[in-house]
Amino acid sequence: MTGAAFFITSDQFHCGVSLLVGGGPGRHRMLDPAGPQAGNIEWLYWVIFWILLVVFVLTIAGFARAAARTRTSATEMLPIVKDPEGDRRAHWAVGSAVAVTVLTLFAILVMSVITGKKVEGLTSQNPITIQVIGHQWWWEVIYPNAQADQTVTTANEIHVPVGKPIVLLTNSADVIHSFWAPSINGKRDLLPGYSSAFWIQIDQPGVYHGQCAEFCGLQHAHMGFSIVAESASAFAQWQERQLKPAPDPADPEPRRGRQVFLTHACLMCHTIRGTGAGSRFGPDLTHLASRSMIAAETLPNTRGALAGWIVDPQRIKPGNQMTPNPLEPDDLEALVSYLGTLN
Ligand code: HEC
Ligand SMILES: [Cu+2]
Repeated sequence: MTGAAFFITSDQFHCGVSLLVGGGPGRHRMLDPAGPQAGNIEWLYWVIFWILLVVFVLTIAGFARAAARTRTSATEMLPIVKDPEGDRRAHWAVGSAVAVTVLTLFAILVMSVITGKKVEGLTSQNPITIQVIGHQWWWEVIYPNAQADQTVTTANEIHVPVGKPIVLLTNSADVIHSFWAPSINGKRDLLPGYSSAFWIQIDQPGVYHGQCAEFCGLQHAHMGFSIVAESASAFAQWQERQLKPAPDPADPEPRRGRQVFLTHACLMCHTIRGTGAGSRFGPDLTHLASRSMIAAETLPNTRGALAGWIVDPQRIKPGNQMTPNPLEPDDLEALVSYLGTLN
């Protein structure tokens, strides 16, 4: 199924998160589609909704009519009557109701299949390809290119150009996750060891929120992502910037911060291109400062939040795969200054 039957009004969710970050995490509504796939799913939702509403009204009307016509009281014994004519009418009524039900369900099945097919594939000769790999509990995002040095790697924030068909190649590094941005498309499971393709297209510029939709362990609820849909030129600029290695910081404080990064455990798990840190266990931090949130939409990307996260990520997101880093305060200050230069 396409996930069409799930309907979320996310106002409460919005409130909670906007309190946290001041802005809100972006559009997150199945009934507010921003592209052809979500549009098709919304169409199916409303078709089924109206059919069910008619069925509901007819059913209640039938009951009400039967109740109104029954003249016996509850205590009275019902007389046994032989009424072949009435039996025939009753058979006919029940038979045709069953036929109408089966036909309606069949029509819904056909429409579901058609919607599924439409959502399945956009035909495009040269779509943009983005690889999305689920991790407990964050999203690795790669824009592959035949030339290794033209490959962009980022986390949790997916940039796409507006109005362009995009193929998401999905996979998982550990357990089953599910990629779901309700304004964009239905859910797609990310299965370990199994790559599959998933089309999206976003026709309205904006920021869209998404969430892991398959329970994947302790921090499943803190596994959000965002999709930033922007003009082709803004996207090209973003991509160009992401391709650059991290610059050498000019000021002494961030220079020292880089030293802190490279002499502590950070480099065992993170990449910052342009430095010696090249591990892909955790998110690529080369352009960390260009992202608006950290830890899969758990915290805003501010100095304070970064410092808190680095010192004790386990208090913020218990069970996550980053180990605590009890740093001296001035080392931490310098490190956070350095991370702030990674835009
Ligand atoms: C044991 C591996 C490991 C070590 C060591 C480690 N990290 Fe991490 N880090 C991770 C993982 C995994 C995540 C993703 C956590 C999540 O969101 O669930 C992460 C997330 C982050 C993030 C948020 C990135 C984003 O875009 O969401 C920052 C910033 C970060 N780490 C900085 C550091 C710094 C600085 C150090 C060294 C002081 C460090 N990490 C040490 C594994 C590690
Ligand atoms: Cu998940």
